[in-house]
Amino acid sequence: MNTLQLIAAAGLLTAANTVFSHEASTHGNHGTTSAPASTPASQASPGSHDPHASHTSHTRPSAPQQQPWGIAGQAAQVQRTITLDMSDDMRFSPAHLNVRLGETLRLQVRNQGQVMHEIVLGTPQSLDRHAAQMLAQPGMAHDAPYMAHVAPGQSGELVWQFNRAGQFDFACLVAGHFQAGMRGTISVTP
Ligand SMILES: [Cu+2]
Repeated sequence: MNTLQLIAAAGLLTAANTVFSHEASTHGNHGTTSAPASTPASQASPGSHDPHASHTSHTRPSAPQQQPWGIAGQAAQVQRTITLDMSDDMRFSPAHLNVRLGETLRLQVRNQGQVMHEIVLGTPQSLDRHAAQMLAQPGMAHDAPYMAHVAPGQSGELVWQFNRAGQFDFACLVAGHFQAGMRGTISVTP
């Protein structure tokens, strides 16, 4: 079972809870997010932050979706593992990543703090939007291959292929954390 399937399974378990209020109130304009239940990304709606998500989610619900900042990677393709620490001073360490175009990374995130933290990859714009939603609905459930939620003292990871060049961001979107500056930058260069 690969990471995506695991995430899908986890998504199914949590889907019935809080995600629908989020759907209904903030994604009314994305009526097409009624994606199959096997795509947690659609349920939790992070996919809807990407204007392309709704186009692909119907045809191949379990296929990785290309995002402007890359695509879900396969564990077998990991070329490098980077460990990031998250702390209650609302910082990531390191706060900047240099990635070669096409590289598949395992991002291992350790929560050194006493409260929940998470890492979410995206563009500055997608994260701004997402953070605003999280602030409006702090209990909002969300999950996608480009994020990992990590309980205090725990570690999490995600595998991501950076197949698009550019300047991207990562952030913790727990309400208040993003606003306190809990974000970092990623340079993907050929
Ligand atoms: Cu945080």
